[in-house]
Amino acid sequence: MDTKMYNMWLQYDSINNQTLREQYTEFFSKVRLIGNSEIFDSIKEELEIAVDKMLQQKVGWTASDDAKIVIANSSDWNIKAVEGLNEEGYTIVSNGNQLKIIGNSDRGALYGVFHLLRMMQMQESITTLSIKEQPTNPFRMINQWDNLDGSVERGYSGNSIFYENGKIVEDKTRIKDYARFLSSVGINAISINNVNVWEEETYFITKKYLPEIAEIASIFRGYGLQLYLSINFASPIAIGDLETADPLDGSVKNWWKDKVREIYDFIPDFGGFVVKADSEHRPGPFSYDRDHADGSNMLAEALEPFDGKVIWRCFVYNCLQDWRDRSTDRARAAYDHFKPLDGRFHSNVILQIKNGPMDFQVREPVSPLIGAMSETNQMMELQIAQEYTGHQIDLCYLIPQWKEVFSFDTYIQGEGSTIEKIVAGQIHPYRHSGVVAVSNIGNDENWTGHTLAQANLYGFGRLAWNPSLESETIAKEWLKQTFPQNNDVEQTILDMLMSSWPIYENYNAPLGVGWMVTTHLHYGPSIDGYEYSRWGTYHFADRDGMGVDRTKETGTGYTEQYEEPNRSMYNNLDTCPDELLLFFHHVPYKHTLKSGKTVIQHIYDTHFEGYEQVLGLQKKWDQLERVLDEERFNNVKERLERQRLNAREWRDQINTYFYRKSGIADEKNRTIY
Ligand code: GCW
Repeated sequence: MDTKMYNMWLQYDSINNQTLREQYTEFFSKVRLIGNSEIFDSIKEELEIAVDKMLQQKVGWTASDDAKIVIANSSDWNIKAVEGLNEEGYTIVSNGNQLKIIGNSDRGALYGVFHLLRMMQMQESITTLSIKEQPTNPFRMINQWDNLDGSVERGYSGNSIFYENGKIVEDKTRIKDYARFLSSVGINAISINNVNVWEEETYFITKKYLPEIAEIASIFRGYGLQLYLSINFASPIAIGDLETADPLDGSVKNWWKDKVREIYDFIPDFGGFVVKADSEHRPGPFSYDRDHADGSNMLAEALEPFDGKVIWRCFVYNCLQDWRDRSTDRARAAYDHFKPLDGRFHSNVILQIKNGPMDFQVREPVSPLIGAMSETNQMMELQIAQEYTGHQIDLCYLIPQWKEVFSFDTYIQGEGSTIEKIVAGQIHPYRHSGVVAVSNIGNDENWTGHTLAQANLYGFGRLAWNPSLESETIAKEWLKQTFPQNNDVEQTILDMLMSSWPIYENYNAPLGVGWMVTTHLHYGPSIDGYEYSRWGTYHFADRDGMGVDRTKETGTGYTEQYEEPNRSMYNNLDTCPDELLLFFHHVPYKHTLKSGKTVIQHIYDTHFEGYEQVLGLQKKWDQLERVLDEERFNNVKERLERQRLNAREWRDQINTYFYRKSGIADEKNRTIY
């Protein structure tokens, strides 16, 4: 496939600007690669694709000293590592006659090449450059939630590109293209199977699947990504012949040691395991009265000799809660389980913590566990897949949400202890840390279902590389590469992207309370869908008011998990920010927000407004009909119409529900059913 949809941000559109064309043509007439590896092969191939498409020319490869472009790994060129840059860093220096890309590793060189190609796609001059770049986060990882039957848990873009009908796909072209996309934005690790490891996938770590998984690993290796597998904690029972998976049992330890050795025979640079244990019915150490340090350390010991890692998820909570029980608070769970274990984890264990304490809602506070463990490696988990943010039917550019998370100040070590610094390992001396996200891709021709959802995948990579990039900057970069050479298109889509998360929030569950979604599916409203369920996700609306009391005095005490001044800020009704009010407090419908509106009027206003705003998005998009290719235009048009219907349903159900509960009329007398 070679359509605009398929190529995402690697369009490599033909360069029309004559001056730039001549400039680029000159540079690419003599290119020298100093390096010899799978990654250098990828560099060569990528340049050939890009130069052919952008300039309709062949790269002039040379081995001579007068090359116009030189691409090298500093160690191969016998020059000192580029000073002040980490192993993945690179420099691009150009004086008009010669342009040099020097990486501190092959991977660094590859990132430098993608940087240059980005500049060319954005039509920037490359004659005078002095660029020094390195990633802020050591780990920049993607989790696939793909199953062997070809389905993708929470996937909204078709089926898996990795598996179909119970087999690993034979044609691996898409996997390779995916590797190119990921590496072009600096992703350096990937786990390729669902964290819910079902029966057959448990065998991924056996000879039955390892040869083919090794093939996939080598595709990713060529693009600088290390391959990880999600494992079933009960493997020694499920696929071994042991009767226990007790992490302190000697035979279990040995079983894993042998298993790990076998994996490394197939994949010498295997990354390690991702583990979902004691979470939503997955097996784990609790079955044996062991804790999560015991469980993860046992695997860590097996992986250690090979420099492998255990990425251990903290999404551990009681999913069999009785809704009558007001003392259990799901938001507290991760902190309550893990914080007491600080200091007990091996140095190759990394805890993977979701950005919020609940589950990827449109609005949540930041998880108080992030940064709360000074002696335990941590990374933050985001969800690019739009499970609760519109299933890639509704437009929701997530970068602004993630930016808020990154810039949140935890005060864990005084002012300035932001999430950005914590996960980059700048607050506590973590050995390993970074960011990981659940992917949003599938085998749809445009990869992401909604073509504009490509921006979230792109943006995740760019933000993981450099969390201080602005949302707008990222969107513009993505637009210039994805829809090249049209300023009107750029401005229109930029406006749409930047307004999309607030719009989605407007018609969704109000003021941080979350949920209210159709159960299991998680698209569309069902206000009481989870209210009397076992999942621990309640809004407690009655005729007087709504919200979850998580205060110290009268609620669950969740606010105590934050450092001051956040603790008091959230605990105190007067200082709690409006957008999170109902996450932390139960208030009457006539409670006045900082905005001056009552809660009930805010609900009515935002829901009417949200719907109107979707109509606005449709209008904007329609203006692009004549300037865009038909495929992408129609794809988004169709999605926007479905978004409109969804927003309408949310608007009317939420407004009607709360009108009926409260009996309070809308000040503006609009139609409520
Ligand atoms: O939000 C829940 C999802 C599950 C998912 C789980 C998790 C992979 O609804 O589908 O399972 O989170 O993160 O483990």
